Amino acid sequence: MNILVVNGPNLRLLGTREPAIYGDETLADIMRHLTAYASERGVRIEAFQSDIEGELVDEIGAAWGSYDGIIINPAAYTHTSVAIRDAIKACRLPTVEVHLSNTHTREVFRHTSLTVPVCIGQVMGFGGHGYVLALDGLLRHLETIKQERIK
Ligand code: CA2
Repeated sequence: MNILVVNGPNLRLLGTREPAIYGDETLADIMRHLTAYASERGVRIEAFQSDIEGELVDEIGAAWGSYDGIIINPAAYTHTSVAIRDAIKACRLPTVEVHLSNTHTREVFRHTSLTVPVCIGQVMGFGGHGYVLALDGLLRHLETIKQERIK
């Protein structure tokens, strides 16, 4: 099982600023914990981060055939990017959206996600642990699909 984890703009700054909102773990810390959790379950994680919308679109677009599912934190593009939404929909891989913070407790412009309607689910407000929760949900979804195909 191969899972692609896509992180959007400025998430590389995690652990250096705004710890009250985003916690004090770096993105590398979060990906290390996720990778360790995944490998105990026989799952391989490939992590990709970019600040550039087109690079995120290209990475999602190339995922079909190499990955079984996607975990994505589109960061600020969550609230603006039709291109990332279209890429998730077009790639046809089950995708879970993650946010470190609970965006509904923050500014109104963060309350809307353009990307979540094309995802199977969303996890928010649990900091870096949200990626582990997203992986659990995604693996359960993939197992359910597999069982339904066997029936
Ligand atoms: O809560 C989340 O995970 C967000 O996706 C984070 C985005 C924000 O635009 C979304 O509304 C919610 C921001 C990521 C930038 O992260 C920073 C980390 C440290 C310092 C500055 C930015």
